Amino acid sequence: MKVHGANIILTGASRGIGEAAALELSRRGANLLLAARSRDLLEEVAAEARKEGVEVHSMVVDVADDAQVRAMVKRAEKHFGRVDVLINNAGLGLASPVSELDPDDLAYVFKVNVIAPLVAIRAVLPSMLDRGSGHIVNVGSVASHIASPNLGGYSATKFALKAMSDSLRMEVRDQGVAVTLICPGAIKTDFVVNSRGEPEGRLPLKPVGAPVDQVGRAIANAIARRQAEVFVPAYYQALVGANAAAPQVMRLAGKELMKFGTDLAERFMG
Ligand code: NJP
Repeated sequence: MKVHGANIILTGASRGIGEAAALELSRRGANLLLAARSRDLLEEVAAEARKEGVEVHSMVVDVADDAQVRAMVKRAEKHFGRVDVLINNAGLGLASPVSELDPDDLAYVFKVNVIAPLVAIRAVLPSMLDRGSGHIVNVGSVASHIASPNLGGYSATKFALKAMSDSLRMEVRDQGVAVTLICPGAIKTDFVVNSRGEPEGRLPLKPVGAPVDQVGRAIANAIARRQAEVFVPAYYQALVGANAAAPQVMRLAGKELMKFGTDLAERFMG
């Protein structure tokens, strides 16, 4: 789908990957409804995006509340007349060994990372199917493919989002609606400090990883190219392939590999 002139709902737009996507999409001429809970941050992103001369609305939405998610879709339809693209980006991490995983924390992270995208998809999909065009973008993770120590709960939510994306893609394939799963690896945002559980001592608190604008560009490209799945940076695809071919390596040395990866990221990408 052409990004220029597309009407897009983007959740989690107040900072991090969502902010980068908002700026990239506005540069490419998309109209945006930006959603998140932090009103001031959201308004700053919206003001920046408006400088590109596109139509930008911001809306305070807590995606953990189904009614607010449905109201977000209604508002976008009212402003734009139709929604071409839904980007489910809002999400959070959960850092805990499974032996200490709090079921309430896991339920909350499932609500934000999996149920909220589902509620939004069900709200936009009927009119996309009626028109025979539309695009759903879900922001998953490399953790949609590989589970690792201390991230079992988080991975469970992102595996679920991948499964839902894969099924939906097959279901709507012949009806003009595309489905993308974006799979970021470590990206330099405040994602870890915003995680539930106890990230301290388990994950690097200082933002490390690839620059966030890489993900913004990847999201815009995925819409333009109707890509099914995109890894950011692209080399994570090789890691996922290697893990699928030889899962015993992660089983035997997962802890050590995670520590090695974290040390590398802190040293070279911090
Ligand atoms: O994280 P962060 P990222 N209702 O914490 C919003 C995935 N990912 O940008 O409400 C509404 O800087 C929050 O807004 P606010 C990750 O799983 C990342 O890195 O104002 N919005 C903010 O805009 C997630 O799906 C990495 O607090 C809610 C945004 O979500 C996506 O990338 C690696 C909300 C979070 O911004 C963006 O994460 C990976 C709610 N209840 C996957 N809760 C990475 N950074 O390394 C949160 O594999 N938000």
